[in-house]
Amino acid sequence: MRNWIVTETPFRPTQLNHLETVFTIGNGYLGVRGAFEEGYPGEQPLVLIHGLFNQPEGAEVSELAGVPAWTGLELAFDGARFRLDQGELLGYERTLDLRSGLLRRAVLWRIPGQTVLRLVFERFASLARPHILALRVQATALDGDMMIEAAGGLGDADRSHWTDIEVGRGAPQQAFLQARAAQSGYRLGMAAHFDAGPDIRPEAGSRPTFKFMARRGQTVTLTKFIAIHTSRDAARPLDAARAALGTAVDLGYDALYRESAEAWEATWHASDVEIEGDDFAQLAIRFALYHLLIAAPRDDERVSIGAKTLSGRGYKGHVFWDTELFALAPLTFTQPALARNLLMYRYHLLPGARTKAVNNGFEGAMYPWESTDTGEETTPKWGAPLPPDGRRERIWTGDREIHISADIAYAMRQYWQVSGDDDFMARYGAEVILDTAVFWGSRVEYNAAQDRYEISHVIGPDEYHEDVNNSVFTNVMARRHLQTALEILAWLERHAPAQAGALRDRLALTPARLEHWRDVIAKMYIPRDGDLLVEFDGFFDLEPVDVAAYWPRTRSLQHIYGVPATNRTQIIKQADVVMLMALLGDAFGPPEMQRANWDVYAPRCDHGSSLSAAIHGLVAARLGMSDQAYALWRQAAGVDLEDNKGNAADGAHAAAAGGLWQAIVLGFAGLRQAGDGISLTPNLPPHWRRLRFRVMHRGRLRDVTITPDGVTIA
Ligand code: IFM
Repeated sequence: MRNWIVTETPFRPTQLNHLETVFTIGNGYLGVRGAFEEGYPGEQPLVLIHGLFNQPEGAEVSELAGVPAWTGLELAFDGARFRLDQGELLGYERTLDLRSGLLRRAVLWRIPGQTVLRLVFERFASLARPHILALRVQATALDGDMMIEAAGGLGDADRSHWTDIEVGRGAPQQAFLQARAAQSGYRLGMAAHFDAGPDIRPEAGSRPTFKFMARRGQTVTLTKFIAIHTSRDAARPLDAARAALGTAVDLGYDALYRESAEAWEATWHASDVEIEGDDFAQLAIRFALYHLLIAAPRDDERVSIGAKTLSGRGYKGHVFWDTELFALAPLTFTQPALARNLLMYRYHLLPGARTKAVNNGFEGAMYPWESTDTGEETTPKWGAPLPPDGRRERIWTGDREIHISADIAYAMRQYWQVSGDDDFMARYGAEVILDTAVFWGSRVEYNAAQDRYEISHVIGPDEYHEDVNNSVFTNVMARRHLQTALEILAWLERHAPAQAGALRDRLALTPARLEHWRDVIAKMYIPRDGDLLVEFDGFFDLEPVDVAAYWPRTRSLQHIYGVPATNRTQIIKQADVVMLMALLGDAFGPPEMQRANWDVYAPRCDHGSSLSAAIHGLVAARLGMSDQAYALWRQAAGVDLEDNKGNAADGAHAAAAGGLWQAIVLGFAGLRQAGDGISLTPNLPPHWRRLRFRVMHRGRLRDVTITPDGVTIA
C-alpha cells in the first residue's frame, strides 16, 4: 500500500499552504483544499467548483468563485479547544490514499494538562456521487472520561463574490445556504447534516452543535455530510442539494465511502501506472494521476481543467494550453470519455473564439490564451503590483500567444487517432479544426519579396521573448494545423458528405480558401539553419548566457535578470523547440536532427515554468539519454510533491502532472501509434525493473509490461 499513500508525519506547520494543495480531495465536479477542520491563521481553505466563474467588482477578469469551505469544525474536549499548537501533540500522521481518495489524519493529543485523546479525521469527495462530500471524526478518550463539544456548519460565503446569501436550519442536525454570484448570476445551494450518532441530541443554536460525555475507552463518531448543487447543474440548486443530502444521510458514511472507493478502483484499473524499482517514482506518478483525475470533469462538457486544477487560486481557475498539450494525453490514452469532455469544452466555446478573431481583425476562430466559462479572452492585461514601487508588468500573452488554436487542433486530432471516435470528429472536432484553420489563413502574412508566409509579433511557448517574428513553434504548428484541416475535410467528405457540405457552406470553405491553405502550407517560413531550427528570427543574435552556471537556484533566471533583460538573452523559459520535438516525434526529423536541436536548446532552457522539465524528460528518453531523462522527470515530479518551484501553494500543476505521464509512456516506454496499432521503443531508467501501464487504443484496452528483458502487450 505504501506507494499509494502520500504521508505527512510529523505535523509540518510551516508548510500549511503547500500541503493544502497536496491533500486536496475532489471528484471532477469540485475540489476541496486540505485545510484543517479546526483552522489555523494563514490557512487557505478553499472549495472550488468547475465553471463557477464570477468577476467581482473591481477585478480585471473573472475567476472561480470559492464556495463556503464546509470542512470547518469546532471541537472542544473537557472545555479545551482542539488545536495542534495547544496541549501536547504526542503523535500525528496525515495520509492521502490515492487509491480510494480518502484523506485521513490520526492525532494523539493530550488535552492541556489532562486526558490523552486519539482523534481520527477522515474526509472524501464521492467519486460516485459528485455532489456529495463526507467527513468523519472519531474521538477516543484513552485515560479518562471527557466532555465533548462539537459544532459544524457550512462555513461563510465570500462576500466579494456572493450576494443574496440565505442561511438556515432544517432538521436540528442540518443547515443550508443559498447564494447568488453577484456578477455572473450563478446560484449555489449547499446543505449540511452533522451528527454525533443516533443517541446524541443537538443543542439549540445557529448551527448543529453537540455537547455530551464520553466514557474512558469509548470511541465517539461525529459525521458531516455535505451536498452541493449550482444553477449550472440544477434548476433549483438548494432543493437538489437537500434531496441529495437526504439520500447520502440514508446511505450512511460507510456505504458512501464504499461506492466512491469502487468508482476509484474502476478508474485506476484503466489509468494506473506501475513502476518497480523506484518507490518515489511510483508514488509520484500516482499522485500526478490522482490530481488529474480529480480535476477532470466527468459529467460536464462545458468546463475544463484549469492550469492549477481545482486545488488552488493560481491563475484564477483559467484554462490554458496546459490542458490540451500536457494534461490531456493521459486521459486520451486511458480515459477517453473524460478527454472527450475536455475537447467538447472547446467546441462549445467556439463562439467566444470567433469573437476574439473578429475583435482582432481576423477570420474564423481564434481561441483565447486564458479561457473561462464564456470562451472570451480572459488573460489579464496587467500583472500583480511588484515591490518595491507597485509597478505592474504588461501581460502580452492574451494578445500574442496565438499557438493555442493549433494546440487545440493537435489535441483533437490525437484524440481522434487514439480513440477512433469518428462521431466526435465528424460532429464537433472538424468544425473546430476547420474554423481555426480559417483563422490561420487570415493571420499569416505574405512576404512578397521572399515569396513566403510569415507570422509576426507573437509569443511562442518560450514566454521570456514577448514579441517575436516567426516563432518556429507557432509557424510549424500553424502549418501542420492547415494540413490537418485539409485531411479532415477530405475524410469528412468521404465519411459524412452532408456534414462536409454543411461545414463548407457555414465556414465559407471555398475552393479559393482551400487553395490559399495549400499555398501557405507550401510556403510557410520555417526559420532554420540547416538541421537546426531557429526558435524565432534573430534568436541567435541575442546574448548567450551560460544557464548551467546559475545553479543551484530557487528562482527563475527571469526573476534574477528582470523581464526586459531576459528578453535580450538566449535564455529560454520552457520547452519550445523541444516541445515541438515532443509533439512531432519522428515527424520532427531524423534522430541526428533531433539530437542536434536538443544539444542547442536544452542547455539554454531555464525551466522557469513547471511545464518544462517533464517534456524535456520525454524527449531525452526518446533520444536514448535515460539518465538525463530521469533527472528531468525527477525534477518535474517534485513540482507539487516537494514544492521545488515554491508555488505549489497556489494549486497543483495540471501540466506538470500530465507531462509526467507523457514522459513515462511516450518517452521511457516509447509508445507511438503505428498504423492502426501501437508500437513501443522502451528506454527505461536503468534502475526501473518493471513498468506496467494500460492504454485504450481504438476501443481496445492494451496492458503493457516492460522489463529489461522485453515488452509484452496483452
Ligand atoms: O500555460 C502556462 C505557460 O506556458 C507558462 N506559464 C504558466 C501558464 C499556466 O500554467
